[in-house]
Amino acid sequence: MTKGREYVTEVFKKVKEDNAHESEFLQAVKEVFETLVPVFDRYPKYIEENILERLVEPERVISFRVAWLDDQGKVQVNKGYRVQYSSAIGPYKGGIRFHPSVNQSIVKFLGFEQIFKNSLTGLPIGGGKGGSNFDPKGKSDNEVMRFVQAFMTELQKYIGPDIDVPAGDIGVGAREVGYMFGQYKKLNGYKNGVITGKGLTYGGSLVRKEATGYGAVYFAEQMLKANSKDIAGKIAIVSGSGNVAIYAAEKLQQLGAKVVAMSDSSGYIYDENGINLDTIKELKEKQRERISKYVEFHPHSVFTKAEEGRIWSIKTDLAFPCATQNELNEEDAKVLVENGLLAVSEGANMPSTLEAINVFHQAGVLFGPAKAANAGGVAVSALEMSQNSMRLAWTFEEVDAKLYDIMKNIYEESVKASKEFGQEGNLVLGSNIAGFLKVAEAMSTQGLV
Ligand code: NDP
Ligand code: 2IT
Repeated sequence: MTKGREYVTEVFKKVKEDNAHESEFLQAVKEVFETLVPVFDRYPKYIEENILERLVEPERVISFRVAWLDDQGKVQVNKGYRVQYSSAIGPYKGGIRFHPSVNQSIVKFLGFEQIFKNSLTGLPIGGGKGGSNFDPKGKSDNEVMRFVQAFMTELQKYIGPDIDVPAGDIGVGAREVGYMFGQYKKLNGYKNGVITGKGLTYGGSLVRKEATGYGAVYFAEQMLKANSKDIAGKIAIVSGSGNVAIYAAEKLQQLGAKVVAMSDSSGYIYDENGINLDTIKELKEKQRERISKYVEFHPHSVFTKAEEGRIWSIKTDLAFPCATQNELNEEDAKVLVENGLLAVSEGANMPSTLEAINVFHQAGVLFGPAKAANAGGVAVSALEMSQNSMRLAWTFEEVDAKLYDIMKNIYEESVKASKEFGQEGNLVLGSNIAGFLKVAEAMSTQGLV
Protein backbone atom coordinates (compact mmCIF):
# COMPACT_ATOMS: atom_id res chain seq x y z
CA MET A 1 0.00 0.00 0.00
CA THR A 2 1.39 3.42 -0.92
CA LYS A 3 1.61 6.23 1.64
CA GLY A 4 -1.17 8.08 -0.18
CA ARG A 5 -3.47 5.04 -0.16
CA GLU A 6 -2.77 4.46 3.53
CA TYR A 7 -3.59 8.06 4.38
CA VAL A 8 -6.81 8.19 2.35
CA THR A 9 -8.00 4.85 3.81
CA GLU A 10 -7.32 5.99 7.35
CA VAL A 11 -9.12 9.34 6.96
CA PHE A 12 -12.09 7.75 5.20
CA LYS A 13 -12.46 5.23 8.03
CA LYS A 14 -12.72 8.10 10.50
CA VAL A 15 -15.16 10.03 8.29
CA LYS A 16 -17.35 6.91 8.11
CA GLU A 17 -17.33 6.45 11.85
CA ASP A 18 -18.10 10.10 12.50
CA ASN A 19 -20.89 10.37 9.90
CA ALA A 20 -22.27 6.85 9.85
CA HIS A 21 -25.81 7.78 8.88
CA GLU A 22 -25.01 10.31 6.17
CA SER A 23 -25.05 8.07 3.10
CA GLU A 24 -25.06 10.77 0.39
CA PHE A 25 -22.26 12.61 2.14
CA LEU A 26 -20.16 9.45 2.43
CA GLN A 27 -20.79 8.63 -1.24
CA ALA A 28 -19.53 12.05 -2.34
CA VAL A 29 -16.50 11.83 -0.04
CA LYS A 30 -15.62 8.33 -1.21
CA GLU A 31 -15.63 9.34 -4.87
CA VAL A 32 -13.30 12.26 -4.21
CA PHE A 33 -10.96 10.42 -1.82
CA GLU A 34 -10.39 7.52 -4.26
CA THR A 35 -9.13 9.91 -6.91
CA LEU A 36 -6.77 11.82 -4.60
CA VAL A 37 -4.46 8.91 -3.75
CA PRO A 38 -1.85 9.86 -6.42
CA VAL A 39 -1.85 13.45 -5.14
CA PHE A 40 -0.81 12.36 -1.65
CA ASP A 41 1.77 9.99 -3.10
CA ARG A 42 3.31 12.89 -4.96
CA TYR A 43 2.93 15.58 -2.26
CA PRO A 44 3.52 14.03 1.18
CA LYS A 45 3.44 17.51 2.75
CA TYR A 46 -0.35 17.41 2.41
CA ILE A 47 -0.34 14.24 4.51
CA GLU A 48 1.87 15.91 7.11
CA GLU A 49 -0.47 18.91 7.22
CA ASN A 50 -3.46 16.54 7.39
CA ILE A 51 -5.23 18.55 4.68
CA LEU A 52 -7.82 15.90 3.95
CA GLU A 53 -9.13 15.46 7.48
CA ARG A 54 -9.35 19.24 7.80
CA LEU A 55 -11.07 19.72 4.46
CA VAL A 56 -13.71 17.05 4.98
CA GLU A 57 -14.90 18.66 8.22
CA PRO A 58 -17.10 21.69 7.45
CA GLU A 59 -15.86 24.97 8.92
CA ARG A 60 -19.39 25.48 10.26
CA VAL A 61 -22.76 23.69 10.14
CA ILE A 62 -25.74 25.87 10.98
CA SER A 63 -29.15 24.33 11.50
CA PHE A 64 -32.23 26.21 12.57
CA ARG A 65 -35.98 26.13 13.05
CA VAL A 66 -38.21 27.78 10.45
CA ALA A 67 -41.73 28.45 11.78
CA TRP A 68 -44.28 30.02 9.41
CA LEU A 69 -48.03 30.39 8.94
CA ASP A 70 -49.87 28.55 6.17
CA ASP A 71 -52.94 29.93 4.39
CA GLN A 72 -55.23 28.34 6.99
CA GLY A 73 -53.43 30.25 9.73
CA LYS A 74 -51.83 27.06 11.04
CA VAL A 75 -48.24 27.07 12.30
CA GLN A 76 -45.88 24.98 10.17
CA VAL A 77 -42.32 24.09 11.15
CA ASN A 78 -39.43 23.13 8.87
CA LYS A 79 -35.73 22.52 9.29
CA GLY A 80 -33.26 25.03 7.82
CA TYR A 81 -29.55 24.47 7.11
CA ARG A 82 -26.45 26.27 5.93
CA VAL A 83 -23.15 24.43 5.70
CA GLN A 84 -20.22 26.83 5.42
CA TYR A 85 -17.80 24.24 4.18
CA SER A 86 -14.59 25.90 3.10
CA SER A 87 -13.43 29.51 2.85
CA ALA A 88 -9.90 28.59 1.76
CA ILE A 89 -10.13 30.39 -1.58
CA GLY A 90 -13.03 32.83 -1.09
CA PRO A 91 -16.35 33.50 0.65
CA TYR A 92 -18.63 30.48 1.03
CA LYS A 93 -20.69 30.13 -2.15
CA GLY A 94 -23.41 27.70 -3.12
CA GLY A 95 -27.11 27.23 -3.60
CA ILE A 96 -30.11 26.73 -1.36
CA ARG A 97 -32.32 23.68 -1.94
CA PHE A 98 -35.99 23.38 -0.90
CA HIS A 99 -37.13 19.76 -1.19
CA PRO A 100 -38.75 17.37 1.32
CA SER A 101 -35.69 15.07 1.09
CA VAL A 102 -33.27 17.73 2.38
CA ASN A 103 -31.35 16.73 5.50
CA GLN A 104 -27.85 17.28 6.87
CA SER A 105 -26.37 14.50 4.74
CA ILE A 106 -27.69 16.03 1.51
CA VAL A 107 -26.55 19.54 2.38
CA LYS A 108 -23.09 18.28 3.37
CA PHE A 109 -22.65 16.24 0.20
CA LEU A 110 -23.61 19.25 -1.88
CA GLY A 111 -21.38 21.59 0.12
CA PHE A 112 -18.42 19.22 -0.12
CA GLU A 113 -18.80 18.95 -3.91
CA GLN A 114 -19.16 22.71 -4.15
CA ILE A 115 -15.63 23.30 -2.77
CA PHE A 116 -13.99 21.53 -5.72
CA LYS A 117 -16.47 22.80 -8.31
CA ASN A 118 -15.98 26.40 -7.26
CA SER A 119 -12.21 25.98 -7.29
CA LEU A 120 -12.41 24.61 -10.86
CA THR A 121 -14.16 27.77 -12.09
CA GLY A 122 -10.88 29.64 -11.47
CA LEU A 123 -12.83 32.32 -9.58
CA PRO A 124 -12.29 33.24 -5.90
CA ILE A 125 -15.22 31.43 -4.26
CA GLY A 126 -15.24 28.98 -1.35
CA GLY A 127 -17.76 26.16 -0.86
CA GLY A 128 -21.12 26.14 0.91
CA LYS A 129 -24.69 24.92 0.58
CA GLY A 130 -27.99 25.27 2.35
CA GLY A 131 -31.60 24.33 2.25
CA SER A 132 -34.73 23.18 3.92
CA ASN A 133 -37.05 20.18 3.91
CA PHE A 134 -39.83 22.62 2.91
CA ASP A 135 -41.75 21.42 -0.15
CA PRO A 136 -42.79 24.30 -2.44
CA LYS A 137 -45.08 21.97 -4.42
CA GLY A 138 -48.74 22.74 -3.84
CA LYS A 139 -48.01 25.86 -1.78
CA SER A 140 -49.50 29.25 -2.69
CA ASP A 141 -47.21 32.17 -3.56
CA ASN A 142 -48.09 33.72 -0.21
CA GLU A 143 -47.13 30.56 1.66
CA VAL A 144 -43.83 30.39 -0.20
CA MET A 145 -43.22 34.06 0.64
CA ARG A 146 -43.97 33.60 4.33
CA PHE A 147 -41.79 30.52 4.52
CA VAL A 148 -38.90 32.24 2.72
CA GLN A 149 -39.18 35.31 4.97
CA ALA A 150 -38.98 33.10 8.06
CA PHE A 151 -36.05 31.16 6.55
CA MET A 152 -34.12 34.32 5.68
CA THR A 153 -34.82 35.96 9.05
CA GLU A 154 -32.55 33.28 10.51
CA LEU A 155 -30.13 32.81 7.60
CA GLN A 156 -29.32 36.54 7.30
CA LYS A 157 -27.34 36.38 10.53
CA TYR A 158 -24.71 34.25 8.82
CA ILE A 159 -24.39 35.58 5.26
CA GLY A 160 -23.07 38.67 3.48
CA PRO A 161 -21.44 39.69 0.17
CA ASP A 162 -17.94 38.91 1.49
CA ILE A 163 -18.94 36.17 3.92
CA ASP A 164 -21.34 33.70 2.34
CA VAL A 165 -23.36 34.17 -0.85
CA PRO A 166 -26.32 31.81 -1.45
CA ALA A 167 -28.13 31.18 -4.77
CA GLY A 168 -30.76 28.77 -6.13
CA ASP A 169 -30.86 24.99 -6.44
CA ILE A 170 -33.75 22.48 -6.53
CA GLY A 171 -36.98 24.23 -5.56
CA VAL A 172 -35.31 27.62 -5.40
CA GLY A 173 -35.73 29.71 -8.55
CA ALA A 174 -36.53 33.31 -9.47
CA ARG A 175 -39.54 33.56 -7.14
CA GLU A 176 -37.75 32.24 -4.05
CA VAL A 177 -34.55 34.23 -4.70
CA GLY A 178 -36.66 37.39 -5.03
CA TYR A 179 -38.34 36.83 -1.65
CA MET A 180 -34.99 35.96 -0.04
CA PHE A 181 -33.38 39.13 -1.33
CA GLY A 182 -36.35 41.25 -0.24
CA GLN A 183 -36.25 39.92 3.30
CA TYR A 184 -32.48 40.25 3.55
CA LYS A 185 -32.76 43.87 2.39
CA LYS A 186 -35.51 44.65 4.87
CA LEU A 187 -33.30 43.48 7.73
CA ASN A 188 -29.87 44.68 6.56
CA GLY A 189 -30.32 47.36 3.91
CA TYR A 190 -29.45 47.06 0.25
CA LYS A 191 -26.41 44.87 -0.45
CA ASN A 192 -26.81 43.47 -3.91
CA GLY A 193 -23.93 40.98 -3.71
CA VAL A 194 -25.49 38.96 -0.88
CA ILE A 195 -27.25 36.46 -3.15
CA THR A 196 -26.98 35.48 -6.81
CA GLY A 197 -29.53 34.36 -9.36
CA LYS A 198 -31.30 37.66 -8.76
CA GLY A 199 -33.88 39.02 -11.20
CA LEU A 200 -32.58 41.24 -13.98
CA THR A 201 -34.47 44.26 -12.59
CA TYR A 202 -32.55 44.26 -9.29
CA GLY A 203 -28.94 43.30 -9.93
CA GLY A 204 -29.09 39.87 -11.53
CA SER A 205 -26.76 38.85 -14.34
CA LEU A 206 -27.77 37.97 -17.87
CA VAL A 207 -27.12 34.27 -18.61
CA ARG A 208 -27.33 33.20 -14.94
CA LYS A 209 -30.67 31.48 -15.59
CA GLU A 210 -29.24 29.63 -18.59
CA ALA A 211 -25.72 29.11 -17.23
CA THR A 212 -25.80 25.64 -15.69
CA GLY A 213 -27.59 24.01 -18.61
CA TYR A 214 -25.64 25.87 -21.28
CA GLY A 215 -22.40 25.11 -19.44
CA ALA A 216 -23.12 21.37 -19.28
CA VAL A 217 -23.61 21.40 -23.06
CA TYR A 218 -20.44 23.45 -23.64
CA PHE A 219 -18.62 20.85 -21.57
CA ALA A 220 -20.05 18.00 -23.64
CA GLU A 221 -19.03 19.88 -26.77
CA GLN A 222 -15.41 19.97 -25.58
CA MET A 223 -15.40 16.23 -24.85
CA LEU A 224 -16.88 15.43 -28.26
CA LYS A 225 -14.61 17.81 -30.18
CA ALA A 226 -11.52 16.26 -28.61
CA ASN A 227 -12.74 12.98 -30.08
CA SER A 228 -13.51 14.44 -33.52
CA LYS A 229 -17.25 14.37 -32.86
CA ASP A 230 -19.93 17.01 -32.73
CA ILE A 231 -23.27 17.76 -31.05
CA ALA A 232 -25.06 18.49 -34.33
CA GLY A 233 -27.24 15.63 -35.52
CA LYS A 234 -27.09 13.71 -32.24
CA ILE A 235 -30.01 12.35 -30.23
CA ALA A 236 -30.08 13.53 -26.61
CA ILE A 237 -31.98 12.74 -23.42
CA VAL A 238 -32.23 15.35 -20.67
CA SER A 239 -33.68 14.21 -17.35
CA GLY A 240 -35.56 16.69 -15.18
CA SER A 241 -37.48 19.69 -16.48
CA GLY A 242 -36.34 22.36 -14.08
CA ASN A 243 -33.87 25.19 -14.49
CA VAL A 244 -30.84 23.11 -15.45
CA ALA A 245 -32.71 20.68 -17.72
CA ILE A 246 -34.59 23.34 -19.69
CA TYR A 247 -31.48 25.33 -20.60
CA ALA A 248 -29.39 22.22 -21.33
CA ALA A 249 -32.14 21.23 -23.78
CA GLU A 250 -32.26 24.74 -25.24
CA LYS A 251 -28.52 24.84 -25.97
CA LEU A 252 -28.60 21.28 -27.36
CA GLN A 253 -31.32 22.30 -29.79
CA GLN A 254 -29.44 25.46 -30.76
CA LEU A 255 -26.41 23.32 -31.59
CA GLY A 256 -28.45 20.96 -33.74
CA ALA A 257 -29.12 17.99 -31.46
CA LYS A 258 -32.57 16.41 -31.15
CA VAL A 259 -33.77 16.17 -27.52
CA VAL A 260 -36.29 13.32 -27.47
CA ALA A 261 -37.08 12.94 -23.75
CA MET A 262 -37.39 14.96 -20.53
CA SER A 263 -38.84 14.11 -17.11
CA ASP A 264 -39.97 15.14 -13.66
CA SER A 265 -40.40 13.06 -10.52
CA SER A 266 -43.71 11.67 -11.79
CA GLY A 267 -42.32 10.23 -15.05
CA TYR A 268 -40.92 11.04 -18.48
CA ILE A 269 -42.17 12.15 -21.87
CA TYR A 270 -40.86 10.83 -25.16
CA ASP A 271 -41.35 12.94 -28.28
CA GLU A 272 -39.85 11.38 -31.39
CA ASN A 273 -40.12 14.72 -33.25
CA GLY A 274 -38.00 16.42 -30.63
CA ILE A 275 -39.26 18.06 -27.44
CA ASN A 276 -41.07 21.38 -27.90
CA LEU A 277 -39.33 23.59 -25.33
CA ASP A 278 -41.90 26.39 -25.53
CA THR A 279 -44.46 23.94 -24.17
CA ILE A 280 -42.08 22.78 -21.43
CA LYS A 281 -41.29 26.37 -20.41
CA GLU A 282 -44.98 27.28 -20.34
CA LEU A 283 -45.85 24.21 -18.23
CA LYS A 284 -42.86 24.32 -15.89
CA GLU A 285 -41.72 27.95 -15.60
CA LYS A 286 -45.16 29.57 -15.73
CA GLN A 287 -47.85 27.09 -14.68
CA ARG A 288 -45.76 24.90 -12.29
CA GLU A 289 -47.52 21.89 -13.84
CA ARG A 290 -46.60 18.20 -14.10
CA ILE A 291 -44.75 17.12 -17.25
CA SER A 292 -47.46 14.59 -18.14
CA LYS A 293 -49.52 17.55 -19.36
CA TYR A 294 -47.15 17.90 -22.33
CA VAL A 295 -49.05 15.07 -24.05
CA GLU A 296 -52.21 17.21 -24.17
CA PHE A 297 -50.35 19.70 -26.39
CA HIS A 298 -48.46 17.09 -28.42
CA PRO A 299 -50.72 14.03 -28.68
CA HIS A 300 -48.18 11.98 -30.65
CA SER A 301 -45.81 12.08 -27.63
CA VAL A 302 -45.86 9.42 -24.92
CA PHE A 303 -45.82 9.81 -21.12
CA THR A 304 -44.46 6.96 -18.99
CA LYS A 305 -45.00 7.01 -15.22
CA ALA A 306 -41.90 6.84 -13.02
CA GLU A 307 -42.99 3.48 -11.58
CA GLU A 308 -43.44 2.02 -15.05
CA GLY A 309 -40.26 2.87 -16.91
CA ARG A 310 -36.88 4.58 -16.93
CA ILE A 311 -35.97 7.54 -19.11
CA TRP A 312 -32.56 5.92 -19.61
CA SER A 313 -34.12 3.01 -21.53
CA ILE A 314 -34.47 5.26 -24.61
CA LYS A 315 -31.80 4.88 -27.27
CA THR A 316 -29.59 7.97 -27.30
CA ASP A 317 -26.16 9.31 -28.23
CA LEU A 318 -25.96 11.84 -25.41
CA ALA A 319 -27.29 11.72 -21.84
CA PHE A 320 -27.70 14.79 -19.63
CA PRO A 321 -28.88 13.81 -16.13
CA CYS A 322 -30.20 17.16 -14.84
CA ALA A 323 -32.67 16.23 -12.06
CA THR A 324 -31.15 14.99 -8.81
CA GLN A 325 -28.61 12.75 -7.03
CA ASN A 326 -28.49 9.02 -7.77
CA GLU A 327 -31.02 9.21 -10.59
CA LEU A 328 -28.87 7.08 -12.90
CA ASN A 329 -27.81 3.68 -11.55
CA GLU A 330 -25.64 0.78 -12.74
CA GLU A 331 -28.52 -0.90 -14.57
CA ASP A 332 -29.43 2.35 -16.36
CA ALA A 333 -25.80 2.82 -17.37
CA LYS A 334 -25.62 -0.68 -18.85
CA VAL A 335 -28.76 -0.11 -20.90
CA LEU A 336 -27.46 3.23 -22.18
CA VAL A 337 -24.14 1.63 -23.17
CA GLU A 338 -25.88 -1.26 -24.95
CA ASN A 339 -27.88 1.33 -26.88
CA GLY A 340 -24.70 2.95 -28.18
CA LEU A 341 -24.24 5.91 -25.80
CA LEU A 342 -21.38 8.27 -26.71
CA ALA A 343 -21.25 10.79 -23.87
CA VAL A 344 -22.69 11.81 -20.50
CA SER A 345 -22.54 15.35 -19.12
CA GLU A 346 -23.88 15.71 -15.59
CA GLY A 347 -26.04 18.82 -15.09
CA ALA A 348 -27.30 17.65 -11.69
CA ASN A 349 -25.09 17.06 -8.65
CA MET A 350 -23.98 13.41 -8.22
CA PRO A 351 -26.73 12.06 -10.54
CA SER A 352 -24.76 8.93 -11.46
CA THR A 353 -24.02 6.32 -8.80
CA LEU A 354 -20.39 5.19 -8.38
CA GLU A 355 -21.31 1.89 -10.05
CA ALA A 356 -22.84 3.67 -13.03
CA ILE A 357 -19.68 5.77 -13.47
CA ASN A 358 -17.60 2.57 -13.51
CA VAL A 359 -19.82 1.16 -16.27
CA PHE A 360 -19.33 4.32 -18.35
CA HIS A 361 -15.56 4.32 -17.82
CA GLN A 362 -15.21 0.65 -18.71
CA ALA A 363 -17.25 1.10 -21.87
CA GLY A 364 -15.17 4.09 -22.99
CA VAL A 365 -18.13 6.48 -22.82
CA LEU A 366 -17.04 10.13 -22.55
CA PHE A 367 -18.00 11.12 -19.02
CA GLY A 368 -18.26 14.70 -17.77
CA PRO A 369 -18.63 14.62 -13.97
CA ALA A 370 -20.92 17.07 -12.18
CA LYS A 371 -18.23 19.14 -10.47
CA ALA A 372 -16.81 20.03 -13.85
CA ALA A 373 -19.82 19.83 -16.16
CA ASN A 374 -22.31 21.81 -14.05
CA ALA A 375 -19.87 24.44 -12.78
CA GLY A 376 -21.25 26.97 -15.26
CA GLY A 377 -24.06 27.98 -12.90
CA VAL A 378 -21.86 28.94 -10.00
CA ALA A 379 -19.31 30.45 -12.39
CA VAL A 380 -21.89 32.92 -13.69
CA SER A 381 -22.98 33.50 -10.08
CA ALA A 382 -19.42 34.63 -9.42
CA LEU A 383 -19.64 36.86 -12.51
CA GLU A 384 -22.87 38.29 -11.06
CA MET A 385 -20.92 39.13 -7.89
CA SER A 386 -18.25 40.85 -10.01
CA GLN A 387 -20.83 42.94 -11.85
CA ASN A 388 -22.51 43.86 -8.55
CA SER A 389 -19.18 45.01 -7.09
CA MET A 390 -18.40 47.07 -10.17
CA ARG A 391 -21.97 48.41 -10.34
CA LEU A 392 -22.28 47.67 -14.01
CA ALA A 393 -23.83 44.97 -16.18
CA TRP A 394 -22.31 43.00 -19.03
CA THR A 395 -24.32 42.07 -22.15
CA PHE A 396 -25.69 38.58 -22.76
CA GLU A 397 -22.96 37.96 -25.34
CA GLU A 398 -20.19 39.06 -22.97
CA VAL A 399 -21.34 36.79 -20.13
CA ASP A 400 -22.00 33.88 -22.47
CA ALA A 401 -18.51 34.20 -23.96
CA LYS A 402 -16.99 34.20 -20.47
CA LEU A 403 -19.07 31.13 -19.54
CA TYR A 404 -17.89 29.34 -22.67
CA ASP A 405 -14.24 30.09 -21.90
CA ILE A 406 -14.63 28.97 -18.29
CA MET A 407 -16.16 25.63 -19.35
CA LYS A 408 -13.44 25.11 -21.95
CA ASN A 409 -10.80 25.89 -19.35
CA ILE A 410 -12.34 23.48 -16.82
CA TYR A 411 -12.28 20.77 -19.47
CA GLU A 412 -8.66 21.46 -20.35
CA GLU A 413 -7.51 21.63 -16.71
CA SER A 414 -9.31 18.35 -15.95
CA VAL A 415 -7.73 16.59 -18.94
CA LYS A 416 -4.31 17.97 -17.99
CA ALA A 417 -4.59 16.74 -14.39
CA SER A 418 -5.81 13.32 -15.54
CA LYS A 419 -2.72 13.06 -17.75
CA GLU A 420 -0.30 14.30 -15.07
CA PHE A 421 -1.63 11.84 -12.54
CA GLY A 422 -1.55 8.81 -14.79
CA GLN A 423 -5.15 8.25 -15.92
CA GLU A 424 -5.53 10.28 -19.09
CA GLY A 425 -9.15 10.94 -20.01
CA ASN A 426 -10.55 10.04 -16.57
CA LEU A 427 -12.26 13.36 -15.93
CA VAL A 428 -13.62 12.28 -12.53
CA LEU A 429 -10.04 11.95 -11.34
CA GLY A 430 -8.83 14.94 -13.35
CA SER A 431 -11.46 17.39 -12.14
CA ASN A 432 -11.24 16.26 -8.52
CA ILE A 433 -7.47 16.69 -8.53
CA ALA A 434 -7.50 20.00 -10.40
CA GLY A 435 -10.12 21.38 -7.98
CA PHE A 436 -8.37 19.97 -4.92
CA LEU A 437 -4.84 21.20 -5.63
CA LYS A 438 -5.76 24.88 -5.51
CA VAL A 439 -7.72 24.49 -2.27
CA ALA A 440 -4.99 22.37 -0.66
CA GLU A 441 -2.27 24.86 -1.56
CA ALA A 442 -4.38 27.74 -0.21
CA MET A 443 -4.93 25.86 3.06
CA SER A 444 -1.27 24.98 3.32
CA THR A 445 -0.19 28.58 2.71
CA GLN A 446 -2.63 30.02 5.23
CA GLY A 447 -1.38 27.80 8.07
CA LEU A 448 -3.46 25.93 10.61
CA VAL A 449 -6.55 28.17 10.77
P1 NDP B 1 -35.36 22.58 -10.29
O1 NDP B 1 -36.06 22.59 -9.01
O2 NDP B 1 -35.51 23.72 -11.21
O3 NDP B 1 -35.69 21.26 -11.11
C1 NDP B 1 -35.47 20.00 -10.56
C2 NDP B 1 -35.97 18.95 -11.53
O4 NDP B 1 -35.53 17.67 -11.08
C3 NDP B 1 -37.48 18.88 -11.59
O5 NDP B 1 -37.86 18.45 -12.87
C4 NDP B 1 -37.80 17.83 -10.52
O6 NDP B 1 -39.03 17.17 -10.72
C5 NDP B 1 -36.65 16.87 -10.70
N1 NDP B 1 -36.38 16.21 -9.40
C6 NDP B 1 -36.00 16.81 -8.26
N2 NDP B 1 -35.89 15.93 -7.25
C7 NDP B 1 -36.23 14.75 -7.78
C8 NDP B 1 -36.31 13.45 -7.25
N3 NDP B 1 -36.01 13.20 -5.95
N4 NDP B 1 -36.67 12.47 -8.10
C9 NDP B 1 -36.96 12.72 -9.41
N5 NDP B 1 -36.89 13.94 -9.96
C10 NDP B 1 -36.54 14.93 -9.16
O7 NDP B 1 -33.79 22.39 -9.91
P2 NDP B 1 -32.51 22.68 -10.78
O8 NDP B 1 -32.79 22.44 -12.22
O9 NDP B 1 -31.94 23.97 -10.35
O10 NDP B 1 -31.50 21.55 -10.25
C11 NDP B 1 -31.39 20.27 -10.85
C12 NDP B 1 -30.06 19.64 -10.46
O11 NDP B 1 -28.99 20.47 -10.91
C13 NDP B 1 -29.83 19.46 -8.96
O12 NDP B 1 -29.05 18.30 -8.77
C14 NDP B 1 -29.01 20.68 -8.60
O13 NDP B 1 -28.27 20.49 -7.43
C15 NDP B 1 -28.12 20.79 -9.82
N6 NDP B 1 -27.51 22.08 -10.08
C16 NDP B 1 -28.26 23.22 -10.16
C17 NDP B 1 -27.66 24.42 -10.45
C18 NDP B 1 -28.42 25.65 -10.64
O14 NDP B 1 -27.84 26.66 -11.02
N7 NDP B 1 -29.73 25.67 -10.46
C19 NDP B 1 -26.18 24.51 -10.62
C20 NDP B 1 -25.51 23.25 -10.60
C21 NDP B 1 -26.16 22.09 -10.31
P3 NDP B 1 -40.28 17.53 -9.75
O15 NDP B 1 -40.69 18.91 -10.16
O16 NDP B 1 -41.28 16.49 -10.06
O17 NDP B 1 -39.76 17.47 -8.35
O1 2IT C 1 -24.92 23.28 -7.35
C1 2IT C 1 -24.64 24.44 -7.73
O2 2IT C 1 -23.54 24.72 -8.21
C2 2IT C 1 -25.69 25.46 -7.63
N1 2IT C 1 -26.80 25.15 -7.20
C3 2IT C 1 -25.38 26.88 -7.98
C4 2IT C 1 -24.66 27.58 -6.86
C5 2IT C 1 -24.48 29.06 -7.05
O3 2IT C 1 -24.00 29.66 -6.08
O4 2IT C 1 -24.76 29.62 -8.10
